[in-house]
Amino acid sequence: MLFVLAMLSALLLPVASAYEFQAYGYVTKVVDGDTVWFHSYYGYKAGETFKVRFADINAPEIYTDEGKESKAALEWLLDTYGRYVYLDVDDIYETDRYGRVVAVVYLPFWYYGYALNVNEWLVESGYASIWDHYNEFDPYSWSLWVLI
Ligand SMILES: [Ca+2]
Ligand SMILES: [Ca+2]
Repeated sequence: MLFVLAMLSALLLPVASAYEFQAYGYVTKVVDGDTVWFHSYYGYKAGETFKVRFADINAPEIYTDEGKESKAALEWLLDTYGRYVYLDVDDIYETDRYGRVVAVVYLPFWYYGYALNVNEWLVESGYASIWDHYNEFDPYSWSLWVLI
């Protein structure tokens, strides 16, 4: 239901700001509510598998109940709507200090011609909060949906 409402609002609101699809690939494993393993098929690091840290958001630690809920929600989203996603990689730092690729993750809904900003979805669904680091992205400018 939440999803349907979000879809409708996307059709009524202007589609936002700057985003770019720099890699297309497959989420091989969800680590927690803001980190996944990703295998890139096209674009950035094509052929490689690497860890992705969702940019500018923070999910509760995995040892807490809230952290387990966040991970389960992200797994649910990807298991339900597909694990093939696009990445918009941070052009300024590329990785964080743990070597994880910092990115906004977009889940395409081909039929509708839109992709879901998964970072923003986690925030709007209450599974993560905004944690705005210095990088390419401004999480306050995100919209839930972007045109593919
Ligand atoms: Ca970028
Ligand atoms: Ca930022």
